[in-house]
Amino acid sequence: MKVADHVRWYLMATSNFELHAPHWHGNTVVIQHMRTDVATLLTMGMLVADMVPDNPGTWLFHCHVAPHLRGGMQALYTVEAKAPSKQTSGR
Ligand SMILES: [Cu+2]
Repeated sequence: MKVADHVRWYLMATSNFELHAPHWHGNTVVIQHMRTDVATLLTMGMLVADMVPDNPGTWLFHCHVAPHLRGGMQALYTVEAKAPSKQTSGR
């Protein structure tokens, strides 16, 4: 993804009826009209999170439930800088 893209994350909890707390580093999302960087994902639940990234870099995305994090419920996502817009002469 690039800065200012409109990105929709779909999150689903399908394992062993456990709670999850997905957490995005580096950028925020909007879930049900609330801006946040962490959410609650209930057992067998689903979430839609909308992100318009403004912070380029490679960032951690992980579950905040410690055993899940230790078990590998983590990933990296990358936000690339926005390509410079073409300059027009204005003439
Ligand atoms: Cu979890």
